[in-house]
Amino acid sequence: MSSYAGEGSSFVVVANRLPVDEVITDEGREWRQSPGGLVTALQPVLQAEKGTWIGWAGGTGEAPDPFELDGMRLSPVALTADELTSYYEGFSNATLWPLYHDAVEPPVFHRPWWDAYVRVNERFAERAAEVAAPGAVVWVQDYQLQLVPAMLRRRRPDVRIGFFLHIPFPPVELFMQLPKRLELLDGLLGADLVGFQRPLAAQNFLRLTRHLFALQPRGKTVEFGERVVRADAFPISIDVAAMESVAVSTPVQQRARELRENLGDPETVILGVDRLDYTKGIEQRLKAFRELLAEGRLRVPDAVMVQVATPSRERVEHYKALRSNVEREVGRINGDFGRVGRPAVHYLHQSYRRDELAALYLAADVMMVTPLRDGMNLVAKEYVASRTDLGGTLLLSEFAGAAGELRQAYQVNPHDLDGLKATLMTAVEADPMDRVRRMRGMRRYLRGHDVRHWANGFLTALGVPSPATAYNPGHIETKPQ
Ligand code: GDG
Repeated sequence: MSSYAGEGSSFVVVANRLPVDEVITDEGREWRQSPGGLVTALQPVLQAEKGTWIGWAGGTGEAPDPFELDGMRLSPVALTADELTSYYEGFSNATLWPLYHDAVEPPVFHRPWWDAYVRVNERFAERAAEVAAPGAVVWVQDYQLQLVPAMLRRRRPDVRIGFFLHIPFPPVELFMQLPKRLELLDGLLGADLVGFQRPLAAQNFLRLTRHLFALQPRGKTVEFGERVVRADAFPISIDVAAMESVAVSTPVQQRARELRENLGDPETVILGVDRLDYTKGIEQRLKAFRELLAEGRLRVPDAVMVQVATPSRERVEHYKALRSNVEREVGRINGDFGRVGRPAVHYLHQSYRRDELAALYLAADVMMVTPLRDGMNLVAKEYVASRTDLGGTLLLSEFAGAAGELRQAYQVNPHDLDGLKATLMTAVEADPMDRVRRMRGMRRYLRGHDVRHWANGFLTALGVPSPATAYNPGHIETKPQ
């Protein structure tokens, strides 16, 4: 790690979080890269272009000085304790998050949260304007920073701006509920390219430009003032090769066997891995399992469920309520169907290392991914990537972005409890040859569509030729479009 004297970067990533975690060692504070698909995909471009990643480093109060890590320049942005509550937990996670996910929980509108959202977006835009070299490419990420494209363009009309939304973009009728709908749409239209996970989201966005601003979208583009803004789908993916190499390692294979033994060598291990979030359909999944046990179609200890629910947004009200509901349901299932030493549901409200998650994937016969709405869902892709043995079965909600790509999964509507139960039984009882055929098809697709393919697709559409693989420094065209 070293600090850098800030000459401009020709490639800048702006995201709510920096891709690092702070670790306290005997020598003091140290930064380590946090594992994640986004940083894997963008690191080669950042390294080759002396690129900068702008984001919050965690914690409140003064931000650490900019520093370099693994060839990337990192530029921390400060958040106050009040901004964490109002910009992040409030407007981002209690207003936008539920609204963009079909309002599966009612969005909360609270005027002071908006002021903080504007202020923090200004701070990120300001920083991007400072660090971007003339004609740079700036890639803004996700729903926390939707105002940044327009704010940055006002300061720096010379840069090329891309925006990618990781979560769904709602239909016009839902977006119209937002008290600040005009400002948000104006913010996004500051970009040259607005990327979404699915084609339907791009269509929702283009329809909205017609509805709110009386613009006239043509195909995938829309004229806005003097400029043309493009909207398109770029389904995100994972580092498939990295997932495969963790999954084939001897310690992970051994750990997977050990996990099955610890679970009592059941015939069927059903697994869920999610952030503890109300969009993920954890309650629906538990309810389906409980009813199947009650009807005797599944039996403990032949079948067990493991649910990893990683702690998330714990101070937001919706999340507190969800945690109580999930834990009550787990208690009820174990009370009704568990035996001494053999619970029906192993519920783990903890974070795990990546290799432990991989071992869980390998130990699972049926992976249940049942979100009510999800931009993509990387867990589904990680499960498929880890099954180099062609074992295992994926049950996947049709409301996850991943359903548009993993066509051979057992697809379900998680709102339809009877359908969910029937599909779970089909997955549990599936013919081994059919399982292998499905898994092989999904693996073949995924290998050609990893996270580098995603980053390449987006940056190429933004006018950056062949950036993330076979990367050729010095070939970024820096002219604005
Ligand atoms: C948003 C969108 C979109 C989970 N628990 C642990 C852990 N994880 C990892 C998983 C996976 C990631 O977190 C979760 O990604 P998802 O895609 O499933 O969901 P969101 O967090 O909601 O992500 C989503 C995504 O952005 C990317 O665009 O797909 O739709 O909502 O990678 O493995 N990782 C570790 N320990 C855990 O306990 N190490």
